[in-house]
Amino acid sequence: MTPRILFRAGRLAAVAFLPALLATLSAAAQFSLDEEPTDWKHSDMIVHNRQPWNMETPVHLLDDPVTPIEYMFVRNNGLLPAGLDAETWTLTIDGEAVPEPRTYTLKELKTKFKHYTYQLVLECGGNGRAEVNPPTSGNQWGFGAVSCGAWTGVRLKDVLEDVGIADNATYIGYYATDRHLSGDPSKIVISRGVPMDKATEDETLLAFALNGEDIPYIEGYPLRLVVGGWPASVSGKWVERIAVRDRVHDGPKMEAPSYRVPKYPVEPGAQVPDEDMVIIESMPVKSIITYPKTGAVVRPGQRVKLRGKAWAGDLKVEKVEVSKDHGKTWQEAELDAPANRLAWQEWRAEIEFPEKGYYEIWVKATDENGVSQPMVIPGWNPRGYLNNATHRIALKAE
Ligand SMILES: Nc1nc2c(c(=O)[nH]1)N[C@H]1C(S)=C(S)[C@@H](COP(=O)(O)O)O[C@H]1N2
Ligand SMILES: [Mo]
Repeated sequence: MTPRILFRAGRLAAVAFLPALLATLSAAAQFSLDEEPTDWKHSDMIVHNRQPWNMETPVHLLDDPVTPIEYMFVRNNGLLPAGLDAETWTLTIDGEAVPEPRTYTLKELKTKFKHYTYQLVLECGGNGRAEVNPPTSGNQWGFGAVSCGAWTGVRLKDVLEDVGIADNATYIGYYATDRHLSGDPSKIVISRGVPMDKATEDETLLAFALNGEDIPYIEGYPLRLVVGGWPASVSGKWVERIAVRDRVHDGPKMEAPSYRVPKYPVEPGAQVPDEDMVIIESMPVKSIITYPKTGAVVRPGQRVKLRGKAWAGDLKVEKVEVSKDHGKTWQEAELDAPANRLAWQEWRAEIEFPEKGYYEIWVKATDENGVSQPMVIPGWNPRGYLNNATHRIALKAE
């Protein structure tokens, strides 16, 4: 059995009675089950931080059509909430544009509104930051701060309709129960949101399940706002309140420079005034090679099957191309339709390496507007967001 590292919420008691599993856990004890209760993640996850938890997925583990929970990256800005109880959980809808605030129990949400399941790409705005030069502060993510899980929940728009929203509604903002790193209970870790158009899309969910099970503790149990295609920071975990605002939401981490980029191109390393930083909306077109794993050895003349994923924020990916000669020539890959809007798309190709030697494979996707990925890092920005430069792997034919 593959060693796994962390406990899944609610299964603690059951796990304690399985000696074999416990033995596996202690073998993989390089990550302790210490300061916080957490969920199972695969031991091959790259741990950037423990307090707060930040874990990245090695790209070759993003090979499944729907990302398994054990391979989902984790990005926390604060400490996990203390004590989460689905039985007593409530969600309050309030804000300037809500004439009569309402509170629903989780049970009411589940019984009153229709359920939908969508596969949604959640990509951290800082995915790719590790390549940015000069370096910028924040988690040094490679390519693996992205997932595409199957989220089940109720549509936020159905709930807002039930509550009754005023005409001045502009933006929604989430509030959650995670704890600030400072330990100060009055401090909010993060409270972000999206404009009403995005908030009321069919795919914007108040989700209670992920890949057919209760959402794991670390991914937002028992209720999470899930908004595909935008920086994943808008998908609030452990959500207990949604404010419908009459202005652009101004919660912690909405302000510059968080999740913002300059509104004009700047030279690498530039200082940009806060007022010139704009909120990131749809994520840019991107693709990854999930098979083979970088470092693979093939035989000269062998036809090598390649595959991976491509996504483009709110848009569809129209074309994926691969190159084995550092971008001199490109070969078009076969590209699947997304399972639903805002899901990533699978692609596959076959490439031959007639001569023995060292090769790189590059992948490049183009969105439905004809916009494609740069070979090198795109516009530098102070926080190192939105790096969608091509993913490359190395192969040897020998
Ligand atoms: N309540 C809360 N929600 C949150 C965060 C957080 O720190 N607290 N982090 C956000 C960020 S920055 C990202 S990238 C995603 C990560 O989701 P995941 O850990 O399920 O992959 O959650 C978002 N939702
Ligand atoms: Mo993020």
